[in-house]
Amino acid sequence: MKQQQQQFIEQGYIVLESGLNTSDMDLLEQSNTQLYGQAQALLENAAGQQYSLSDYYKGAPDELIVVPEIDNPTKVCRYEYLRASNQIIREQLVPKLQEYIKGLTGVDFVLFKDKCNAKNPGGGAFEPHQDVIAYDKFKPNYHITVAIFLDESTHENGCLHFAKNYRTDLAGQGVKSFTTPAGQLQVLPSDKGGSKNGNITEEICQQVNWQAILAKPGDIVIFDSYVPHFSNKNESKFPRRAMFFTFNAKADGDYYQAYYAMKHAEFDNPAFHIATPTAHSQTF
Ligand SMILES: O=C(O)CCC(=O)C(=O)O
Repeated sequence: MKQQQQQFIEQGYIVLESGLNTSDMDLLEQSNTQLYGQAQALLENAAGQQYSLSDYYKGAPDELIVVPEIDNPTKVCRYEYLRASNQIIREQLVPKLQEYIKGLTGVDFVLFKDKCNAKNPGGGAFEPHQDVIAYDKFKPNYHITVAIFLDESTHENGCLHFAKNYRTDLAGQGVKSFTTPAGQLQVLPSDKGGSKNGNITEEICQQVNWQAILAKPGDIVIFDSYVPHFSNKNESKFPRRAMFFTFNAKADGDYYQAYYAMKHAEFDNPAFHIATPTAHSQTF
């Protein structure tokens, strides 16, 4: 654990092979079958009956949030509000992840947001970004995300890439910096508005060494909200599903319901769709 703590503090991310066991993964598969079915049905209803998701969510504040891929209104890109929508995730998974984070940091964390990226064939490229800029409407300025891979993650199907040693490579290039439990961390220059809103600038991306994370089902990656990351399109014939549970320090307060109240009310707000392959990332 000491070595992992050190690596997490220095690098902003760690990879834990088989972080979840087979029975955890079986439960998660069950949960995901229910959630994905719900997500797909929701998109098909909206497309079939021709109503806008933005209008729908204003009147359905307790519903699973589903965002389609930019090129197809019935192709699921991501679904969110998982804890509120699934008992196993709420009662078994989230408490287990909280224990992991406490073991790593020594501090209590609470869930801030959660999502599953379906990354269906032909879709799902996420441009280089820092998650923290998508969360700036809320008080916490430091978050820890646990990514859980439901499928093998490969170069072909669009595995995640993290910026290794970016703090050294990009020292002094931030536009803003914050005091965090991992020291002073920088928000990097990013594009503003239009189709590239929130993407870390090309110039900065070129100075970074990207590490591809090849993962098996059950592997987990724990990363903070400053570490730059991206993933390419899924060029395979099968989905590459991954769930992401993002936490903030309990001492900063509990924002899960407030975050999703805002997201239901402002589904189209580009601030919620930074660097994602969805239509909402393109309007500003
Ligand atoms: O699922 C992926 O490949 C990328 C995830 C990501 O960067 C995000 O959702 O912000």
